[in-house]
Amino acid sequence: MKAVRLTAWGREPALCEVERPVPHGADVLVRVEAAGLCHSDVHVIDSSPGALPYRPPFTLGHEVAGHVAALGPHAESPAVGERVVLYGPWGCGSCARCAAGRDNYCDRREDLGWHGVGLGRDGGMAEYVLVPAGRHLVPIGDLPADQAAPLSDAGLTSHHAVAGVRHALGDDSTAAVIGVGGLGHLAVQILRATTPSRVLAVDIREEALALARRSGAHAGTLMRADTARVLRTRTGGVGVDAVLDFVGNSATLELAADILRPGGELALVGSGGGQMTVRKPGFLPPGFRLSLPFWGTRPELAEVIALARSGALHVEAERFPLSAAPEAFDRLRRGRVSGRAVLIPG
Ligand code: FEH
Ligand code: ZN
Ligand code: ZN
Repeated sequence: MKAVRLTAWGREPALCEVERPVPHGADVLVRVEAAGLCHSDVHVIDSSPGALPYRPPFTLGHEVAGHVAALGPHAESPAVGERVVLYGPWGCGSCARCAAGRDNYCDRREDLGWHGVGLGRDGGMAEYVLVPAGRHLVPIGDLPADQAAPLSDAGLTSHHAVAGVRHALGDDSTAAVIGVGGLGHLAVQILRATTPSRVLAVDIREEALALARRSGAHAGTLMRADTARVLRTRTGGVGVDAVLDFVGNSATLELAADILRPGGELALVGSGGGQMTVRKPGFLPPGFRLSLPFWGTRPELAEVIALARSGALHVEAERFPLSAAPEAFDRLRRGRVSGRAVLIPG
């Protein structure tokens, strides 16, 4: 079968011909219908040897949807033919976190040598992917695969981040979404679908602000020297109740600190490597709370799929054939993907 693989550190991903996996024990073989691209894939590809606990070669792709093709003899899984999305952050499977479907916070994460499907384990940028347990599969009904796949990472990560700040987003509240790309445009929709808050979007690109408005943002503002003043004005001067930062550089963290209301929440999602000073006494608002959410839980993935099937979420997806993976990665690197790039195996 065809697979987009990281063959060695320091090499660009290659389209390879590999054996189609055979399910044993509790494994489930899934025929891939769509696999999304993520900035984390670029981070993995660009990593130096030893920076990550992964051991190439492995197939990339941690945002995967398809249908069950075959079951191992002990698989407890949706039936062959059922259309599914993969819950991607595979943990150890036996700690209390994994038992609760919170593999994203597995207690043994540092010992595994992987972070999930396509992240040190063979992933879904391929015609087939082997899933070690049926519990990692969520049925998607007739949801198109290029919608479902991005929901398993971009959608789930956004949903998990919103869940962590939702308590601050009651009536007459305001949420700011910084960075409206693959995750941010879904976060805007999730905020509109699950909270009463006013949603303000911030980005450096006009086309991203247009995407934010299409996604339901009440207003969009370009990242400029006066953005904090503009956003504060939009809240009547009190500031925003929550910031979801999908960029995470020093400028966006500074903006977050400047616009947050007393008791405000900052969810730092983007891996921009930015820094902020947390000190008392200091300049952060009293009651400031910071979270660094990672991916999401399996129950939350089922919630995201239910939201999408209800019509509340729409992924702006740009489709590429599997063989065009190098072009898709190049477009992602250059910031030339609106929404989410999705590979479609032949
Ligand atoms: C995966 C692995 C490591 C860091 C971040 C990620 C995210 O893309 C998962 O949502
Ligand atoms: Zn990702
Ligand atoms: Zn675990």
